[in-house]
Amino acid sequence: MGTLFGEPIVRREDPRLLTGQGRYLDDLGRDALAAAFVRSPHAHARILDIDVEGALDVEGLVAVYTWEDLPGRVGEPLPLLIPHPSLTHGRTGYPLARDVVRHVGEPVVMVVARDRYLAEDAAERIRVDYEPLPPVVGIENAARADHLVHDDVPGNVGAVLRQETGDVAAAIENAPHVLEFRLDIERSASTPLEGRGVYARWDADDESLRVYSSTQASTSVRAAIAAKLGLPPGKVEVIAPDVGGGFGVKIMHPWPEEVLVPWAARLLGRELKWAEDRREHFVSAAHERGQVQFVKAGFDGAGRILGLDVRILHDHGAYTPYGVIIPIVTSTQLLGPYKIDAYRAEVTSLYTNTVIVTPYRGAGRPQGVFCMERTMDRIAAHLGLDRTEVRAANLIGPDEFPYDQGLTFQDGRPLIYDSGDYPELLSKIKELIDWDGFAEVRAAAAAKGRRIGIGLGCYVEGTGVGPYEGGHVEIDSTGRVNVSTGLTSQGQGHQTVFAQIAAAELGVPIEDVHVTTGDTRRFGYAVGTFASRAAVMSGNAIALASRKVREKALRIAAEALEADPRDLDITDGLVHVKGDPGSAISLRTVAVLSNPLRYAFDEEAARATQFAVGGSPEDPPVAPGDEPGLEGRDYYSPVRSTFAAGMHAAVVEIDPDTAEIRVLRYAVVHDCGRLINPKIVEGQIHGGVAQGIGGALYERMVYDESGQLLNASFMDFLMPYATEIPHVETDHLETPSPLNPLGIKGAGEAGVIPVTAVIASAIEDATAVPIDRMPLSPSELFHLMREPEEE
Ligand code: MCN
Repeated sequence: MGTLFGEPIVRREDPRLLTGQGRYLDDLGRDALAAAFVRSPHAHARILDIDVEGALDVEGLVAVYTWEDLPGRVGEPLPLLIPHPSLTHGRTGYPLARDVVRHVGEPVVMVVARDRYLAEDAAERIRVDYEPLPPVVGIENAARADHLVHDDVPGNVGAVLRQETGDVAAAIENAPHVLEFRLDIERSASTPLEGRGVYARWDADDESLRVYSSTQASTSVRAAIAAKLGLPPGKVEVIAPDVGGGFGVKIMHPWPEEVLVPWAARLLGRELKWAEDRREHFVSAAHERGQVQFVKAGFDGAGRILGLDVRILHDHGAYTPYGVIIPIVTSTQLLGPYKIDAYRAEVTSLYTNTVIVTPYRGAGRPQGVFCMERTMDRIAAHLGLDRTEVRAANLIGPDEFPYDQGLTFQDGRPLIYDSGDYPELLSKIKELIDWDGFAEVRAAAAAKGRRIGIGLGCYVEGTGVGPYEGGHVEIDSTGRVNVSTGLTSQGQGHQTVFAQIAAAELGVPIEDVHVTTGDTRRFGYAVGTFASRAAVMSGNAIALASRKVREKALRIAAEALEADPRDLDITDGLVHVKGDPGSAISLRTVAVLSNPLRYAFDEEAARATQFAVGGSPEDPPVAPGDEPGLEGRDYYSPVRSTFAAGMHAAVVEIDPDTAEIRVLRYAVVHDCGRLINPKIVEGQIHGGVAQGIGGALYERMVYDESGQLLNASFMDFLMPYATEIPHVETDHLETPSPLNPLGIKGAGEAGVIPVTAVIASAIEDATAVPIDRMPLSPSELFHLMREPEEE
């Protein structure tokens, strides 16, 4: 493989995106009709009557639809994407509410008008008569089950999920030390800068639909639309244009709007678009995090955990389109890089009358890591040990891979860590943050009246989850290399890394490689971009497809050069005899030779092919059994996930008077196997850390007891600015994955996963106040710091 793999080259997509040339969903279909939605103002209510009369005389109104108007499968509940045996009471919503609304923001009526202003005006005139029902808000209220979110779901319990390995009860009973405590993680959400959106065009002549969606999974949207509308999948094209962030919220499940807009566009025979506004995003997209954890840990005098028992209440919101994937991830990846022989987790997934909960970057891991790392810190405090010492005592050793935690993942397969070196990660992070020298730094700060603290946190992340992803590579007769893969991009730098992989495999300049993602016209079979899987999945598929093309190119060139293919190499787009760059033929000429229609684009090709079209009996354009063209397609399906890992550390300063929290330093050591592009991985980590600091200190969903989201705008939902994020210091470790040809592991969620745990650890260190909840605002910390005085 060439040298491009592993180089920190600048992202190719940036000049276009940073100079305003990106084309996002709302940049398209400027003249399309617009949809707007009447959404429930109640957290829980029965719909008694919908009166649309008032809207009908709005000028420019085109149509109004309620659930009654939705035919057949269009009106059925949305699919439950990931069933699981523990999900005994899975529920999904209707695209437009049928009889009952179960959260503020649930769509009830769709209005179509000439433009969005008129659609909103008409929506405002629609009267929905509701009979309010008692709302269930908050995890513990849901568990108390004084009221039910779904009449037929007893106790509001959607699922009870258990993971167990070893004899936990005995291990804890026999342990010399036992600690018990409770942790709270509030709800938050990914809030990408661009909200959701969908724009559909019906072609009556071709009886086909073209749909643009701001999605993380265009093939999944296509499958849902085709199935719901009864169209052959070949008659539905779904294209993800530039997507301004997803972070999980735009994953696979068809959103109501993604079904309704194409359906209405077809019915009306018109172009139709809906672009979500910010308030809609807060109340009708998805949230995550939201868990209460009850922890019991038994350990020995060296801090080694002998038994860990965790009971978790998980807030699932009003519906469960993703089954129990978040509880599964929390409970299976909670143990992180540690070897704990007796572990039991029981997650009760509860319905509440709030926005649905679906995976948000990290997807259940930040909660698990918070639990595990708070446990490590408590053990260290209890025993008077250094926090890194307790972690070191529990780490899985570098010679213990493949390591089986004894747990099972969503598909029932065992969870096996493929490779890693956790002690090395620990020693690297200690060095990067100067853990051992911190006592001095703290003393110097204290001498000036400043209060600072240091914290750390560790995690593993199962990445590159299957079932498959594909790649198609084609070299055309101009020498252009067209690479396509079906999954979508939202800012991860796929145009760059996939080009790096193809260029390295083929031996061509990266400038010649052009990458297409998320367009079902170019690549129809794909799963999507989530769960830190694109680099592993499409990266390997593109490498495999490139290898096919390379092999064919060498074969054809060998004939032309009268050489053995094994003696050939490709450098800078030229196929040449190894060690003899003089005898060479360009890949574009090879591409011409591979095509029965031998149109040469330059003189070299013209000379080599000698004739324009055809071939001769001695020189058939395509040998029997061979295929024309210089193209290859391949798929990559992993046997199981590959496990990335990392350790983070931070230094924080707490104002002793105001409890203002400032993150002074943030350091990350990360292992995602072989790095395709270190610069992009660092960017991914920086972004993740920023999101994590948001989750630790600022971002939360504030519901009142009636189920109204009180901070549904960027005025009230605090996100950190660049001013709140320190420079993120990064270092890498590369333990290649033995599971895939390129030896890579994922990196897209890594930055966010341990941050709440790390910040909690550092605040606790600075203040000596036990931190058992996140996020933590200065005013909350202020009260915690004064609690003994207040008593
Ligand atoms: N990479 C690399 N070498 C590796 C691994 C990764 O160079 N060994 C680079 C690649 O450019 C890769 C990127 O890092 O595309 C992220 O890697 P990967 O772990 O494969 O993650 P995905 O590409 O599948 O992206 C999904 C991931 C997830 S799950 C969320 S959520 C998230 C994230 O990416 N959402 C994002 N990062 C985001 N970044 C942006 N800008 N916007 C989002 O919505």
